[in-house]
Amino acid sequence: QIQNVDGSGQSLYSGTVPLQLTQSGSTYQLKDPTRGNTYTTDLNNATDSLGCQLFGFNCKTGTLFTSPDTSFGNGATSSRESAAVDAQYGTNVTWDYYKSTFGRNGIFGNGTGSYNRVHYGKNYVNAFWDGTKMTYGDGDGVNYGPLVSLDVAGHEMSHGVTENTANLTYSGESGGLNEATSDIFGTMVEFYANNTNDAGDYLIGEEFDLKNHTGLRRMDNPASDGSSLNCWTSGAGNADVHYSSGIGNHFFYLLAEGSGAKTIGGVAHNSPTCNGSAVTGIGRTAAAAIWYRALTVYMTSSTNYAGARTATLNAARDLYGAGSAQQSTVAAAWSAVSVN
Ligand code: ASN
Ligand code: ZN
Ligand code: CA
Repeated sequence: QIQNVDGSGQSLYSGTVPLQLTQSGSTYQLKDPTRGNTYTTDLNNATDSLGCQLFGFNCKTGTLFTSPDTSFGNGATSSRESAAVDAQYGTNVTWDYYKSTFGRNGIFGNGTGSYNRVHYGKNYVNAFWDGTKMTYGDGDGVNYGPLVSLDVAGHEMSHGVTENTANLTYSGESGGLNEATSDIFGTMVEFYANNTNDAGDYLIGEEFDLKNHTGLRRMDNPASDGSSLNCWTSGAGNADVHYSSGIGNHFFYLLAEGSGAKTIGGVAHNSPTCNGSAVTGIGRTAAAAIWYRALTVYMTSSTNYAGARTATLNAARDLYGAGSAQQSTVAAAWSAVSVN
């Protein structure tokens, strides 16, 4: 007998969170019938074979998390279930963000869910979307904890949204735009959750950054990490996509929040412009709506930064009108990151 049961979980980074479970006899499965049956499994520190890594062949599915009661995890890594709670919650919030904000029915847009695998490998400091499912490492336990934070969950699953829409090629400038899209919507997912334990900010991965709490990247001033680009240059397409994404991240931050100093989610943010201009932000909701429409209507697999400028100007015109403040701020924010 299978039914939808309300449960709860104690996560690593987001406190106690609601979960929707599937009951099977006297056990409860970490499987959500209200969101396309999205579920989470334990890989028990196994890694995939090379055949899976290269061709997606014979990938490990892991063991579905189950419990004799409706509560999962204890909020610490001492319970294998805790990271699973974060992963499941991350898919829930990402699902709800896309549904309620854009009417998008899941990552694939057709109501189909996906699944999460946690505890991948040993000391694995990464997480990835492979086209069908999410996989999370536990981090090295010294510098990084399990990579199951809301912004990274939203980041990875947004790779799936990109794949099923603009399908931006994952190299060169289009690869930077692909990565920026994931940082943008991962961050919007974090804000959407409105979780007191993981307040929204423009840092990526701060929750599992055990030492510095600043994360892997930041959108207000990407170049402050010493590798990411704040401003477009003709060599941008040669940079690693996680660095050329800085241009798109910086654009989005300026568009949403504006230049200058600001405290967001308890974190000091400060965004310099590349041309010395001052930009006044139009807010996160409008900025995200413009990027989503640009991604799903105007961008293609080969869109570069110049093309992204045109795509977002078109999207802003569609949503807010030609000559609107939103559209002119899109132009100003691109110019402020040297995309003219
Ligand atoms: N965490 C990396 C990313 O999403 C892994 C990858 O898929 N390249 O960018
Ligand atoms: Zn990514
Ligand atoms: Ca964050």
